[in-house]
Amino acid sequence: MSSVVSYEVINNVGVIKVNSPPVNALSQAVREGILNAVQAAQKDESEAIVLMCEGRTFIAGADITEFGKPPMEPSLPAMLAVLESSSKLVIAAIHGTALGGGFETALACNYRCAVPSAKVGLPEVKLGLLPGAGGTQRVPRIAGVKAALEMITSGNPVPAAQANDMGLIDEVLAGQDLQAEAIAYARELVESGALHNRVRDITIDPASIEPGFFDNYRKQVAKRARGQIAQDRIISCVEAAVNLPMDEGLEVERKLFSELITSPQSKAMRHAFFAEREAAKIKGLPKDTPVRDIKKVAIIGSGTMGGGIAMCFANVGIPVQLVELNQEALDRGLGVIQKNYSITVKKGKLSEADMAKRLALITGTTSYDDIKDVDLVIEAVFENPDIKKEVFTKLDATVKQGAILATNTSYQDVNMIAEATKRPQDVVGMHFFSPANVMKLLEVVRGDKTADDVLSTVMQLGKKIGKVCALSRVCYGFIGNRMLTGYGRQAHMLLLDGATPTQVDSVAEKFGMAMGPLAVGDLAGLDIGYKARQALAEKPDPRTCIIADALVESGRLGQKSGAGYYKYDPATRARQADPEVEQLIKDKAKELGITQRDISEEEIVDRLFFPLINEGALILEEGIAQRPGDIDIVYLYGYGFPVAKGGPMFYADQVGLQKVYDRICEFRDTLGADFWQPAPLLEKLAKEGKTFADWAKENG
Ligand code: 3H9
Repeated sequence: MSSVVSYEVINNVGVIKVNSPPVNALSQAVREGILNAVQAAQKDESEAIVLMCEGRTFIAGADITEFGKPPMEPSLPAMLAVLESSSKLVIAAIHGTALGGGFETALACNYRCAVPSAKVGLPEVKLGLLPGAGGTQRVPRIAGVKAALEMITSGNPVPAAQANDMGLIDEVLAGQDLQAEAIAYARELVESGALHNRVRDITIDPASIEPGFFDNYRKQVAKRARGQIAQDRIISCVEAAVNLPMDEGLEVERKLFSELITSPQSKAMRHAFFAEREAAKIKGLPKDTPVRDIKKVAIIGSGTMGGGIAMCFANVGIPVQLVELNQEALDRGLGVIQKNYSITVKKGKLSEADMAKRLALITGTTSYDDIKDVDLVIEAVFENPDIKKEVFTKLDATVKQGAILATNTSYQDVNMIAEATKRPQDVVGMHFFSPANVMKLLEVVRGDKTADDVLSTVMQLGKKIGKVCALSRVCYGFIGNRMLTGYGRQAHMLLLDGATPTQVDSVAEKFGMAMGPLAVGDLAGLDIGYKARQALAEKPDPRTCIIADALVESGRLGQKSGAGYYKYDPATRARQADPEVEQLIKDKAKELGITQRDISEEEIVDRLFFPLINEGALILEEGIAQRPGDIDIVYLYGYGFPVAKGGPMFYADQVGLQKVYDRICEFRDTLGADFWQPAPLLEKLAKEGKTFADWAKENG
C-alpha cells in the first residue's frame, strides 16, 4: 500500500501498521499512508480498524525535520479529520511512546488501548510549541482542565496505568502480543456494540471552572517558564477548549501553533533537540563500534559526588560498590544516599519498595580487593593530581583487565591520570555535575589513548543512566568549566566597575539563566574558589577575585554560612541585597583605583555571555569540542543556560558573529586587552559573514 504504512484485514479487523523508523514520526509519507488506509478500510469487509506501529514505538510525534519547510499535503489535521469521521470504529494500539502528534492521532480515534509499559504525552512545550493537532482541545475534554494543563505545560509523559485512570487510555492490554490483543479488543468492542465515541462530542461546563482559575494558573506557570512563551499560549488554548465549540477551539490552537513555530524560542529549542542527539555521536566512530558489557560498577570516594554517581547506577538497576578509606567515611556516604532517597520518597516521587531495591544495589567496602571484578570504576576523590594518580596505580594493580577506569575530575589532565596505569586505552573522563543524581550533563573526556570501544560504551551507558553526553578532549576545565572562567571573571569585574550583585544576577536571570553567577557562587560556597586560588603558584589578578577573597576572609562563605554576596533568610534561604557588601565592593574598587560608573543591562549581558562564546570558538578551533552544538548541550544541561536561547553558540549565531566580534573588540579597547581578545575563528567567521552552524556543516 505504501512503503511506510501497510494495511491488511485480519479476523475482520482492518490493521493499519506504520513502519517508519526510527520513531514512526508523522512524515508526509506516513500521513498520506494512514489517510489512504483509513479510506480503504471504509470500503472493505472490516468491522473496525486498529492503528498500530512496528518497531520501538507508536508514533512519536510530527516529523520535526519537516518544520520550517513548505507544508506538504495531507496536513496532520486533514488526516485526523478522516480518522475521526470513519464510519467504522478506530482503535489506537499503543506501545513505546505515543507523543505529540502521535498521541493526538490516538486521541482522534474512538478508543485507545496500550501495553502496560507504554507512555503517552504532549511534549511540544519542550520544543517551544503547543500541541497543534487537537491535543489542547481533546485532553481537557477527557481528563479535565487541571490535569490537561499539568500534562501539556510540563510536557512530561504519563505511564499507561495513570493515563488509564485519567481516561486517556481506555484499556491496558496484557502486553504479550500487541497485534493479537489489539484485534481481540477491537472485536470485543464491535461485538458489544460499543459506541462511536468521539472526543469532540464532549463538552466542558465553563461554570465548573472557578473564577480566576486561568489567571492564577498563568502566574504560577510563568514562574517556572523562565521567559518561555509556549506555556502561556497553551493556557489560552485550554481556555478556548472550555469556552468555545471544538472547531473554534481548534482554530485558536492552529493560530497559536503557527505563531510559536516561527518564534525564535522554538527554533532554539528545536536546535537543542537535534544537538542533544548529535552530541551522542562521536565523529569517526562507526555506529557498530563494539561496547563493553557493564554489569557491575565501583565508585572510589563516597562524598557528595561519589554518592550521587552511585545513585545514578542503582536507579537503573546496576549494582554499585562504594570504596572508601575507612568505615566511618563509608557509613557517612551511605547515610547521605539513604537520606537523599528518603527525601524523594517523602515527595511522593519514589515508593518505599523501590527505594529499598535501589539501596540494596549499593554496597560499600574499604578494600580494593572487593572490586577486582567490576566492569567500570569511577574515581571521585579530591581534585588533587597526586591522589588521583595513586588511585589509578592501585586500580591498575587490582581491577580485572578489560574494565573501564574512569575519572570524575573536573580539571585534571586525563592523559596524565591514564599514564599512571599500564592500560591508558581503558582510561576515560566521566565528568558528572553536582548533584550527580539530578544534573543531566555528562562530559565524556577522551584521553589521547582512550580506546574507541571505551568511548562508545561510556556514551551508551551515559544515556542508560539518564544523562545527556557530550564529548570533550583534554584541556584545563574541559568544555564547560573552561568556558565558565571568563563568565565568572566578568561577573566579578562588573561589580568593581559599578554594578551591584543584585543587578548582575537579575540581568543574568532575566536573560534566562537558572541562577545568576554570584548567587551560584554563594550556593556552591565561595571558599572553594578561594582555596583553589590560595593553592596557585602565581597570584591571580586582584580584579578577578578581590571581592570574593574579602568575603571569604570575613567569614561570608555563601549560603552555608548565611551570607556571601547576599544575606540569606535562615528559614527560607531567600537572598537579600546587603549594604555591607555593596560598601565592600566600593572600597575594593577604590583600592584598585577603579572609578565606578552606571552599568547598562546590555553591557552586563554582553560582558557575561560574550566570553562564553569567545572561549567556545577557541575550544572548537582547538578540536576540544566536536561541534558548536555539543558546546550548547554542555551549557544547557550543565550550567542552566536557557534552552529558549539554544545554548551560547546558537545564541551567538542569532545575535550575529560580526556583532559579537565587534563588541569584543570594543571591550578590548575600552576595558583592556588582557581579558578581551577575539578568538581567531570568531574573527574569521565574522569576516566571512558566516555562523557557527555554517562552520559545523563545513566541518562534518
Ligand atoms: C508535534 O508533534 C507537533 C504536533 O502537535 C502538531 C503538528 C501539526 N521527528 O531521541 P532518540 C529522531 S512536535 C523527527 O535518540 P530514544 C531523533 O532525531 C513533536 N525525528 O531515541 C533521532 O535521530 P538520529 C512532538 C525524530 O529512543 C532518532 O529519532 N514529539 C523525532 O531515546 C532517535 O531519537 C516529540 O517531541 C521526531 N518527532 O527516544 C518527541 N523524534 O538517530 C520527540 C525522534 O538520526 N522524540 N526523532 O539521531 C523523543 O522524545 C524521543 O526521540 C523518543 C525516543 C522518546 C520518541
